[in-house]
Amino acid sequence: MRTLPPDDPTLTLFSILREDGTADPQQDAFLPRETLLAMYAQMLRIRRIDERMLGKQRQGKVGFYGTITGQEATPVATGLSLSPEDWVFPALREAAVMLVRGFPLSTWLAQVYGNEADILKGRQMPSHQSGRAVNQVAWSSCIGPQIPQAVGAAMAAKARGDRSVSVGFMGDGATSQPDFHAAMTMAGIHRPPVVLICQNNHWSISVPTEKQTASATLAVKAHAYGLRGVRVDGNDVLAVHHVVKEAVDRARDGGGPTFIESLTYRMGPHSSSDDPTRYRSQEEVETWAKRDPIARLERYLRTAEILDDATLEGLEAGIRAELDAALAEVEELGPPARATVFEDVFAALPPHLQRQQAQFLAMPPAQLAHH
Ligand SMILES: Cc1ncc(C[n+]2csc(CCOP(=O)(O)OP(=O)(O)O)c2C)c(N)n1
Repeated sequence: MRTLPPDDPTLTLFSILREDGTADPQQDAFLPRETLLAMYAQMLRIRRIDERMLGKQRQGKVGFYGTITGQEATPVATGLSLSPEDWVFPALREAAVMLVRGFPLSTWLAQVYGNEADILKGRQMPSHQSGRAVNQVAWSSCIGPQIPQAVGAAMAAKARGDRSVSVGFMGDGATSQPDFHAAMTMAGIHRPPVVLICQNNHWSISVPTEKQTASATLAVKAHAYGLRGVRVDGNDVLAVHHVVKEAVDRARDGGGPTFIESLTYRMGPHSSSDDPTRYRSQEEVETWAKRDPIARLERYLRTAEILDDATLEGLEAGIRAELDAALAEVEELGPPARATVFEDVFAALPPHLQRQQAQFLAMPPAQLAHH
């Protein structure tokens, strides 16, 4: 058996931001001020959207919501590393990559309400956004299928000879699924332009990562499949950006796939249906709260005199105004039109469905409520 050196990048944890608010000068990419501020603003924006939407779920205005609190760094760093032609195959915590890539917030929120502005016509579970405009497919409620889909899309790009890269996400729990094995195997053999990113947030609902695998890390699994592997501090947005951008650029230039483990922590519940106090300690949550990716970047930006109280207030006000306006727009809307129930399956409706459609459209609203 080959023994890996202890400094193998699948066993260490790549980071740039240090506890004291400075950046490691050996690793710092010295990104422009605007990029750093954009990273901060996007993470803060997602945090505020999640807080507001979990509140809406608690008020009974939406049926379900999945927050990503504590995990904002990876979707933001990824969104900022991609080109418009690239594809995203998300898992549970990456729907916000769409927002970072410019998808309109009100349309994104309409999916949570399943209303007439929802491009999925109310047919998906809330928080399963997708958008052709930004090449992002919806996440599947089944854990794992998006991983081979990302590899397949990248194989297609390679066969067509275009320059797009596919990014496939997963949680730590998904690494125990057969789809993970299939995807990693195909990525190793065919070497398509794909980047597979595992957000290891320590929990798969109530199953801790140490019950998920006996491997030293998740990143180390890359070696067994013949892939490049990197383990990065997922609460350090500068480090994630560095690692993801390098992997995306490499894949685009024909350098093959990378498997990235981004080590982070889900600070909130698994979803609006979960009570995490049933399976994890408050002490653990508090330890990770100290490593909050937003607070961490904020310390750095303040030390570097890029952010001050006035800039922060301006950002908060801008986010609040954007969210208020988007929610006001979305909450006005009604359900998808009745006729849409029959759309998108048949090019021409067969006669028996035409009859059902006519009956359905003729029903008065009171009668509909019982169906
Ligand atoms: C095939 C399958 N098995 C079980 C479930 C139930 N389930 C939903 S989310 C989840 C945990 C996912 O954990 P992980 O992949 O670590 O992602 P995280 O939620 O931590 O982001 C499970 C088991 C499912 N949706 N699909």
